Amino acid sequence: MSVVGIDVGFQNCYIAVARSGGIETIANEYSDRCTPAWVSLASKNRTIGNAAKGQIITNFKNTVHGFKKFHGRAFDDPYVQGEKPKLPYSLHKLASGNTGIKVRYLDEDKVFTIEQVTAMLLTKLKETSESSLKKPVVDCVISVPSFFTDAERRSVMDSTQIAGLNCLRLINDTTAVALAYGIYKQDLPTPDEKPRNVVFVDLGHSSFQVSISAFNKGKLKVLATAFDPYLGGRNFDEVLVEHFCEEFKARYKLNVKENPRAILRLSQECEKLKKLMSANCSDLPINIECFMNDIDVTGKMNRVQFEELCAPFLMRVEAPLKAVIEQSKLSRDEIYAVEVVGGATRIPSIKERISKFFGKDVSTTLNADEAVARGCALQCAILSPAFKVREFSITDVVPFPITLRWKSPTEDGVGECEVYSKNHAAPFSKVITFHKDEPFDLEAFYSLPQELPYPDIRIGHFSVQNVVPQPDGNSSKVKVKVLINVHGIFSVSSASLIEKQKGEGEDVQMDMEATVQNEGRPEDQLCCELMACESVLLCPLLHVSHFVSSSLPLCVPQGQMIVQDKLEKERNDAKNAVEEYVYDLRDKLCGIYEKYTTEEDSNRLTLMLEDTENWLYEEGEDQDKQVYVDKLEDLKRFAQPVHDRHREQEDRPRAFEEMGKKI
Ligand code: ATP
Ligand code: K
Ligand code: MG
Repeated sequence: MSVVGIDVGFQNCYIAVARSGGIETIANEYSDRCTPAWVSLASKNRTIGNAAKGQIITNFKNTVHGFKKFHGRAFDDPYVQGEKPKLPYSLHKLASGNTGIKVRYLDEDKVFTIEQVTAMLLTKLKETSESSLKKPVVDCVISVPSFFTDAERRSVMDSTQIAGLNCLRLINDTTAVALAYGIYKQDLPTPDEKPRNVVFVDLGHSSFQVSISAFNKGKLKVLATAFDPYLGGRNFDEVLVEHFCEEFKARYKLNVKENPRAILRLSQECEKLKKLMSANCSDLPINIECFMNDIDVTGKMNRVQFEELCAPFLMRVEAPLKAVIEQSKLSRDEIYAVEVVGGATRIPSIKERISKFFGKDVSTTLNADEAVARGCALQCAILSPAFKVREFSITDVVPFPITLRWKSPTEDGVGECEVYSKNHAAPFSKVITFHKDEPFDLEAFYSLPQELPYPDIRIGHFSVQNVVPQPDGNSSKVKVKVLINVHGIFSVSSASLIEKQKGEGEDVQMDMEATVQNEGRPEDQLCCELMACESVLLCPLLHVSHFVSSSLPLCVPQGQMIVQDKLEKERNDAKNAVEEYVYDLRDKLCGIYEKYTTEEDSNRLTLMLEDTENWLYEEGEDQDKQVYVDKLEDLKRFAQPVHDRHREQEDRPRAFEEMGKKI
C-alpha cells in the first residue's frame, strides 16, 4: 500500500511519500520537486506539468493553468467571469451551469470539465509517485484550501476518482502544515497542561490562509481559520504586468494587452523580477528581447516602488490575521509561534506585516514549499494500516456555518436550524430527531452568504421518504443523521424511523432544538450508539440530490487519453530511432566500417542516409509509427551486408583464440 501526500497548488504541486526512513518529497522526471499545475492539449497528445508549461508560448490557447479555483463554480460566478478575460484559453458554460474549459485536442474542439483537467494533473502526479516508489499508487491524501466549500470539495473528489486515486482525506492546507509542525515535536505540553497555540500562515499564488492550532502531546486541534481567498502571489505579478504595460505603451508605443503571447512572456518576467526583489532592495532590470514588433524592451524597478504599487494588496494581509485571533479568543501573548509557508511569504513586506501584527518574529522552520505535501503524506501514513507512525489526532473546523431547513408537503411553513456553527469541530456527525407522519425534504445551505467566497449558498437537497404515521395515528419519530466527513463534505447520511413513540409534541421547531444530539462526541462513538438502538426499524430512506452535479460523463475517457499519449510517445520513439540509426550508420561508415565497404557500397549507403534524413524533415516528419518501423527495417536490410562483413572480421580472431584455448 502506498503512502502519498499531494499538495495541488494553484501554481505548484508537490508530492511527499512515506518510506521506511520517513517522509520524503520526491522529484519528477525533470529532477524537479515542483510540478507546475499546467496541462497542455495538442493535436496528437497531452503534456502535463513541466512539459506543459513549456508549451505556453507556442500553444497558449490550449495550455491550461490557473484552474484550481474553477472547481464547483458556476460559469456565471463573478470570480469566473473576472478571470475569463485574463486567460489565454477559453472557458465554456456547461449544461450544469458549471465552468468547463474549451480547447483543441486531437484536431477537434473539445470541452473538458474542470474535474477532468484536474484529473489529468493528478494522473501525472500519480505516475511520478509510482515511478519513485516503484509500485502502484492508489491511496493518498490531498490538500485543499480551508475555504473550499462543499461544491468545491466534491468536485476535487470527483477528480481523484477519475484519476484512479483513493483519496483517504481531503485535508486543509494549513492543517497539513500544522501536522507537519507538530508530529515530531518532542516537547509538546501533556494533555492536561495548557496547550501550545501556534499560528500557521500560507500565502500561495492564489490565496491567503491563516489558522491557529492548539497542540498537546499526540494531538492538534484547530481553533479557528480565516482567509482571503483572493489574495496571493499572482496579484503582485499582475500589478507589475499592469505597470510595465503602461510603461511600454508610453515608451515604445506597444499595445501589449492586445497580444496574449506578449502578456504571457511579460508575466513570466514580472514573476522573476518579483522574486528577485525579495532578495534585493536596489534597482533591478527587466529585459525582454523581440518582445513585440521585433522591439526589445527594458525597464527597472526596486523594492520601494514595488511596495508602493502593491500597497492595496499588502494592506489586505492584516484582516485574516485579525479575524483568526478574534475567533480563537486568544490574546496575542498566548501565541507561541507564527509559522509561515507558501512561496509568497518570501516577500519581505508580507513577513514584516505578519510579524508586526503578532508582535513577534515569524518562524520559517518549515519548508515553505513542501510543508503542505509533507503534512498530507503524514496524514496518509496515519490513516494507512500499512504504515507505523506516531499516534496523532487531528480535529479540524467547519469554516462556514451550515443550516438545515425542512419542509413537508402538507404542513405549512418551514423550520430551520443551524446544525454546524462557525469553527465547529470536524469531522463530526449529529443526529436530529423529527416527529413526522409523512415524507419530508431537507435542504442544507451555508448560513452566512457574506462569508462565502462565492454567491451560491446551496449545499444539497435531501428527501426523507417512506415516512408513515404510527399504527395509533401519532407521528413517527425519525432520526436523521447529518455528517461533516473527513473531507469536510456535508451530507445527510441516514434516516431511520423509530417505532412506538407516544405522546410526543408536534411542534417540530421545539423538538429540533431539544434533539440536536450528541454534540461534542466523535463520529464513531455516535455510530455505535445508533447501531445499538433497538427501535431502529427503517433503514436509509434517503434520496439525495446535490445542486451542482459535477460528475459528467467524460467526452474523452481518461484511459483513452492515456493510451493516446502512449501511442504518440511510441510514434515519436520510432521516429527518433530512424534518425539515430541514420547518424550512427553515417559515423560508422567513415569509421569502423570503412575497411569493410567498397566505395560503391559506401556511396550508395551515404546517398540513402541523406535521402532518409531529408525525408524525415519533409513528408516523413509526421507519419504513423509503422512507417518509421518499416523505414528502419529497410535501412537495416540495406546495411546488413556491411554489418555482417564487419562482424565476421571481428569474430574471426576471437574464434581463433577460442580454438587455441580448447586445444
Ligand atoms: P495556492 O496555495 O494559492 O494554491 P501554490 O501552492 O501553487 O498556490 P506556492 O507554491 O505556495 O503557491 O507559491 C507560489 C507563489 O509564491 C508564486 O506567486 C510565486 O511567484 C511566489 N514566490 C515564490 N518565491 C518567491 C520569492 N522569493 N519572492 C516572492 N514571491 C515568491
Ligand atoms: K504549493
Ligand atoms: Mg499552496
